[in-house]
Amino acid sequence: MFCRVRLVSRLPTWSPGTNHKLWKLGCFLPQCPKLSCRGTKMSADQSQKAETWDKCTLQELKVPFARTEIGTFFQEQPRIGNQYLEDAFLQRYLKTHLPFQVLEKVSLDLERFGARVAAEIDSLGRECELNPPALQHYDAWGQRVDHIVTCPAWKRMKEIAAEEGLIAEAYERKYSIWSRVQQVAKLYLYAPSAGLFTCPLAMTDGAAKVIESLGISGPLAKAFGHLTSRDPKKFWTSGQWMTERKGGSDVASGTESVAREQPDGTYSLYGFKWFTSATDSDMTLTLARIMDAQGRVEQGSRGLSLFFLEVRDKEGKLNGIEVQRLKEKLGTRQVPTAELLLDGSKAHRISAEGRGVASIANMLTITRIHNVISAVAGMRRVINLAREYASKRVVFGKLIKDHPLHMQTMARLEVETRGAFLMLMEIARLLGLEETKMASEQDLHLLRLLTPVAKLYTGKQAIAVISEGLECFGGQGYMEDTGLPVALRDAQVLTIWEGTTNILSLDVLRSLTKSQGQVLDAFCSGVQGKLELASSISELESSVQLLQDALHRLGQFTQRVGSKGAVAMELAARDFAYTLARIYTGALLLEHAAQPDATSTDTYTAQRWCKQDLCPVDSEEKAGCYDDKAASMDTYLVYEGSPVLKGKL
Ligand code: UCC
Repeated sequence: MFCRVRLVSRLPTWSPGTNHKLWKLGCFLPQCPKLSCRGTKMSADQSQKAETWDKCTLQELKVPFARTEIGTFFQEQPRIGNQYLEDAFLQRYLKTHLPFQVLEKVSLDLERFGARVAAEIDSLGRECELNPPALQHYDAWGQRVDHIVTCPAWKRMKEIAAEEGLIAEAYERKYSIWSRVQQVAKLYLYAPSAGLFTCPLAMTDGAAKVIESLGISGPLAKAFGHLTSRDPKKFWTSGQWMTERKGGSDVASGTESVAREQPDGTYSLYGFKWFTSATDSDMTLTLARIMDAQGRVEQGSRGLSLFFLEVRDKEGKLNGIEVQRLKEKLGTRQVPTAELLLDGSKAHRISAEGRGVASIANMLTITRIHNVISAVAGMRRVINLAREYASKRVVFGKLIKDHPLHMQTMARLEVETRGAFLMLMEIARLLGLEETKMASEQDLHLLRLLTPVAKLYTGKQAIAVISEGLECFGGQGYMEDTGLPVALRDAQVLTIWEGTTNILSLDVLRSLTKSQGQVLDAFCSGVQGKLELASSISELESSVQLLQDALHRLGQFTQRVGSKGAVAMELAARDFAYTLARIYTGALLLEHAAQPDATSTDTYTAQRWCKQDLCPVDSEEKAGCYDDKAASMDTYLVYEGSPVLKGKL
């Protein structure tokens, strides 16, 4: 045992000021027993005396961190409050758009639900993150069971989803055209606390939408009843099994699964599904190629049909399905995502033969909208937590919120988030119109165009905003046990599943081609309509002008590029989609800022938004980014020095 001289001799530097002076004067030493010299052995008696001395000295000096004291400063942690009551922008949006009687009911429900999210759902979501699903292949007696074990919190989430009518709301249509806005607002409060239960709900909503659009009959009637039930005992979730080993983007050539018709009119499916989310769901929609009596199938998109199947039978036995393994993912670990072998799974064909992709497109529309919900909600949550934190955390002598640079950073995030929020609500509004048959042709075109635009743009925004949001917490934003990093991990999937940014940019072009440009006409008239009110408000005038210029440049670009051919348009696809997102969001922000009860922050947000490059597709084209030369230079740039293509370019 060594004496503590070394420790004590450091004390003055820890404890400056009065104590330091006292130490120099030796004021404490006479009261304490004498020490033996450094490094020499002590008897038990000496050792005890040294310890007593040490204790006494440390206490009198009030030495921080000594003797297992872990210090007295503890940063107050940010907590989530009622996210509805804290969201003035959401409340203003609802007040502006909903008829008074609907608003009264909806806001009461959202306030109640906001409290439930904070008090109950948020901690369940955290439990889902901490207790990810596991796969049990065999039971104790060697039987293959392929049981996906999920935690109690995940199961409770399913009950809550039913109780709250998170899917039912959209199909009961209690609030007519506003039912989707109400459902989306509720999911927006729920998503960041839901422990990714949003994933099965997105697919459940998508499946209900497909069934409704195909006609609710036969085995689908039973399924629809379950998917839209408010009874936790009856409520089903659905999967969406599209991705196979060859990939999830080029579904038309990537799908190897086949379907053999049975004498009773059902089908047996055989295939390998490579990425099936929420594999604990009760049913699924999936694609396969129908095999004729000679074993032939038609390749390409025209060979694909859409099937419905129940995942388990009444005894809980899997329906000709083997769960090969659960996926190891960067985020979304709360969701059981699996590789599945279909070996004679009994299924019902629910689309016309060869209309699989077109029929599942309805599901993709809904899941892509859910993706937007998660993106916007994730941004909102990180900002709300960061602003809470900034009002509690002191650095360099003041609260972080009193540092202008920090507030500027957060204000930029806020502008992005408010813009994305209005885009989300606009899509929900259009969907509500479509589902109640109140949509004009322009509304339908806008819904088709804006869905991929919003999905791709908000996905990217979410990653950037959430990443910056974590930085607002300094090192704590990087610590797992704060529960903050999961938000960033989970955000990364938003640009990948349900169509990557480039695939969706091409989908934007598909909507243009398919409608022979009508979606773009609807876009331009939609923007002009939203600018009408704002044009007469002097504070908004210059922003309206910026937006009009951008719209004009977009029009000129589409005329120019038309003569350049398909490659130029493909190269421009992403910037084109970004342009649509920035212009339309700007118009929404201006429309919002022009309302009678808009605040100065609404004006400020719209002005800030319109100061960015609103027409990147024009700027990039003028910079030569879509020329033939640019295309080959891009390849040279990427592959320079690569052994893969050395000497071949
Ligand atoms: O499965 C996955 C994970 C599940 C997890 C879900 C959780 C979600 C949670 C979100 C919130 C937290 S990921 C798998 C993701 N895969 C995709 O999203 C597919 C990505 N690929 C595409 O979107 C492609 O563009 C394809 C598959 C649609 C391309 O297929 P085709 O067959 O080559 O395309 P075609 O020939 O252009 O289109 C076939 C038909 C056409 O209709 P018709 O025949 O009448 O002309 C198209 O107009 O489908 C129609 N169509 C659409 N209709 C294609 N896309 C759309 C669309 N977006 N909307 C309407």
